[in-house]
Order: sequence, then C-alpha cells, then structure tokens
Amino acid sequence: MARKKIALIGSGMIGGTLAHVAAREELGDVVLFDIAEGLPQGKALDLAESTPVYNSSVSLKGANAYEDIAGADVCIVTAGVPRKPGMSRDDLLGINLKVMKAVGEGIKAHAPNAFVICITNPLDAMVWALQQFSGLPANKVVGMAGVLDSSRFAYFLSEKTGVSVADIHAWTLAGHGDSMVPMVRHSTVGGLPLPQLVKQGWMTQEELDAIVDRTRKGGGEIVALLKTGSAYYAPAESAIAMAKSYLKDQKRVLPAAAFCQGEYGVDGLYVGVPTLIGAEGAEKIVEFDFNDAEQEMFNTSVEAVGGLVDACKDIDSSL
Ligand code: TXD
Repeated sequence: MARKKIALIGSGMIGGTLAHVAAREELGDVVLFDIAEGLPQGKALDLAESTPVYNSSVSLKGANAYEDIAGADVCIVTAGVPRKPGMSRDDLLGINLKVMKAVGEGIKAHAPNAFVICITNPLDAMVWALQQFSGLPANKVVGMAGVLDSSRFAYFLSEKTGVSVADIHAWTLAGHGDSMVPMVRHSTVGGLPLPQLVKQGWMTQEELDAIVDRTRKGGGEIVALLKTGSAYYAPAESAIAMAKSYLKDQKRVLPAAAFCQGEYGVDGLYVGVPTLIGAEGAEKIVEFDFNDAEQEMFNTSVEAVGGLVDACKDIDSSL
C-alpha cells in the first residue's frame, strides 16, 4: 500500500509541530505549505534530517505552490494570522476569511478527495467558510477545537483527583470560545460522572466550578504565559488524533466541529459535537441528552457561532 500523504496548510507553530508528530508516527509523507518562502522548506529539511535518528521512512517537503499538495489524503489547515494589538475580532475575521478562500480554492483544485481539518481561528466560522470555499462534502471537512478543550478539561481533572488521564473522559462541546460548554454530567473520572465525584468528596463544587472556568479560559492562560503566540503542542496532538481516526478508520468518537443538519437543534452550522470519525470522514454525530441548563448554554454558544458566520457573509458576498 502506498504511503498516505498529509498536507499541512500553514507551517507556523502548529504546522511545524504537526509535521514533527506525523513524521514520528509515520502517518505518511508530509508536505508543509506556507505563503512565507523558506519557512516550510527550512522546517521540512530540519525534520527530514531528524528521521534517520528515529528511523522514520516518511518524506518531508516544503512548498509555496498548491500543486505540491496534489492528491493529499489529509489536509490540516492552520494558515492565517493571529490577532495583533489594535486589531478587532472583525478585522481578524476578514483577514482569515480571505485566507480560507485561497486555501479552499487550493484544496478544491488539488486535493478534492482529502479529509480536511481546520484549526484556524475563529474556528467554527472558519471551518464553515472553508467548506463553502472548497466545495468539499461537509462530512469531509471538520474543525479541531473540542479535542483540545476536552483534553485541557481532562488534564485539570487528573491534576485535581490524582487519577490517570487514561481513565478520564471529558467532553467540551459547542463553539470554541468563551461560551464553550464543558459537559459536567457527561464527563467521567474512573467511570464516575463529575457530580458524583463532588458527592463523594473528591472535590468541592467550588473546585469543580474553578476547573470548568479554567478550561473555558485555557487558551488565554497559555497566551498570557507565552506572550508571543498561542498554544501549539496540544492543538497539534489533537488534530493528529482526528487525522489518525480517519486514516486508520478507527471510528473514534471525538468532540469535533462538525456540520450539523438538525442534530442538537442546529441546522447549517459547524459546532463542536461528539463526532464519529472514520474512513468516510465525519460519519455520525452522537447526540447527548441535555437538561435545560445544558441546552441553554449550548444555544448561547451556537448563537455566537451564528453571529460570526453572518459576519462572514456580510464581508464576502459569494458566501
Ligand atoms: O483549538 C484551536 N482551533 C486553536 C486554534 C488552538 C490554538 C491556536 N488556534 C489557531 O490556529 C490560531 O489562532 C491560528 O489562527 C492558527 C495557527 O496557529 P499557529 O500558532 O500555528 O500560528 P502561526 O505560527 O502564526 O502560523 C500561521 C502560519 C504562518 O506561517 C503564516 O505565514 C501562514 O500561516 N499563512 C498562510 N499560509 C498559507 N496561505 C496563506 N494565505 C497564509 N496566510 C498566513
């Protein structure tokens, strides 16, 4: 069987880390693409020079032309610009929307059969725009945010309880932003739903509330520490988990931004929902039972996503 091909659109901090992990895990040949000249070539060469050390047989190549992503099985998109001082959220939206247009057209022309994972912020709106611009089927385009947010939630729960992360299943759903919804009743530590942990004295309600709050602000906590950028190790690992589930048809159920068509009462938007990812892409959305409070938080988050998508439509009349 021929090696798989993984195209990384954007070769910045997350793109470079994605290439490193993909090479170490021998997921396939890697093409690092970027508009910056030299950056993807330099990272690809540095990484290629490391493959003899750990005996990885994949190739790594840097590229500035979309022709080089031809036939990719997976495209992971991190291309875009981060928010700079003085720039509004709308300014960022407009700039990254243009980037999604270029990337979407590049994928449509050269890798129309790929499974596409978008990471660029604002995530839920950018993955929607990328699907529109690429014209790929909605089940082949997903967004990564929930695996990361849920992993942060799981890590904080592990730190508090002393239970291995292997025995924690944490879920964070809805949009990727301050209104994300950590699912307290559906998340478990050693099989126990979180409210039971509180009842049994593993932690107080206040401590659990603080973990939920820290999860919501997890991205900002890293930005404040790094000062020069945002998180990249955990985001890259999260996208690799999604790519692997597709490439190996693992059929894992992962929290992903998937295109909802009636699920959870959402129609025509991408939001974070438990998604079965296999060889057909996003194969099925798993529907948790929500109580009224959970549904209300979910709806609030979905409204925020809808607002961003409307802003995209206002900026680009072709949408
Ligand atoms: O959970 C999540 N979804 C996220 C999202 C978690 C963390 C970070 N998240 C977002 O990912 C972040 O807000 C950014 O929008 C992306 C990528 O983050 P990264 O840290 O990798 O950003 P960099 O280092 O700035 O890299 C972006 C690269 C950079 O090399 C640019 O030259 C390139 O994107 N770029 C482009 N590449 C191709 N085509 C175009 N048009 C383009 N424009 C910029």
